[in-house]
Amino acid sequence: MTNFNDQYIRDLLKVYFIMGSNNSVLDPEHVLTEALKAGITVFQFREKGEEALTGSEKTALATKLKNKCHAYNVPFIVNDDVDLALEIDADGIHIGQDDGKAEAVKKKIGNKILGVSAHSLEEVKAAKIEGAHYVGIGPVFPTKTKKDAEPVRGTCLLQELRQHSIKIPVVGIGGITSMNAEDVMRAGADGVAVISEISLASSPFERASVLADAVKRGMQK
Ligand code: TZP
Ligand code: MG
Repeated sequence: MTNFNDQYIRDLLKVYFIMGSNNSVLDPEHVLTEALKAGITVFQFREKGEEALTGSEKTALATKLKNKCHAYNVPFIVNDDVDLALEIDADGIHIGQDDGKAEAVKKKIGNKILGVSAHSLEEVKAAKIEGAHYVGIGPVFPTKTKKDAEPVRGTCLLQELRQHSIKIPVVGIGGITSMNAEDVMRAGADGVAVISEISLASSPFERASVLADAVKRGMQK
């Protein structure tokens, strides 16, 4: 089983865009294309919640968005749905704490990227041991997008991870915008994951470009 180099994963996580068909007002393919043109570094297809597509419609949209990502050499990650990730040969899968053991998912997916959401040092350590390539930490700030989100953490857990020298690539998520992305990076994140900042922007291209600039500033000493 190939393993991914940590630096490769850290580079991927920088500008991490997540979207499902119910996160945008504009056509999702258009939004994604604009975001890709602006330089997002990875995309996650997260089709859940009210009016989410299922079955063949979900597979068709996933395939279309995956092809779009690949045209820009950007990896395509599927949220939760391991069977879909395998069916369309996605580049990776992202799971939460309630989606089964990371170890079992890792065995099933073989040579694909595995991301796990974590909300404490213990969950981060467990994810690392079980073979996650990165962890998503959040919600860093209040978010309207995920109704059942865990309590807001601010940047504390990100800072704690660095203080404990826990070496796993980390992306912050939840309420991140181009106004606070620099702080998230400075707190120790390798990247920022956003939904609404890009998916609901009237110009996804412009917003994703400004976000990418903020991330770059946050990487400077
Ligand atoms: N997990 C924790 S917060 C969140 C997820 C999926 C939603 C992030 O959405 P937004 O719009 O970037 O706050
Ligand atoms: Mg999940």
